[in-house]
Amino acid sequence: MPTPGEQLQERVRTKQQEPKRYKVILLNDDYTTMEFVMEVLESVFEKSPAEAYRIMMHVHTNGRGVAGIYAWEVAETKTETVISLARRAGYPLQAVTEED
Ligand code: TYC
Repeated sequence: MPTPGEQLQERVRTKQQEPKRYKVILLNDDYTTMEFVMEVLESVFEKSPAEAYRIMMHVHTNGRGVAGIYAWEVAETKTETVISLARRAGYPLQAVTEED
């Protein structure tokens, strides 16, 4: 029961906010092979070979780059998957999730 004077709002008229989106950023390093980065972009981020090459070269040249933009849970899972695949393969490749 509401206490006297308290109001219960039955409906909220403001539009639901769109859920935030999150970028998965790949970071450059000197040891991970270009081929491995492209494999990750194709398998984890579902990029075509041409797009995977373009993104990999962008990261290689600029130090970082966006692999994809997703809802929070998806971005976090893909970031963890990249790091786990890289460690298993013996590469120091790093990925981070950032708000878009
Ligand atoms: N710089 C690496 C090389 O020359 C290639 C590379 C690209 C590594 C992108 C990481 O996120 C990366 N072998």
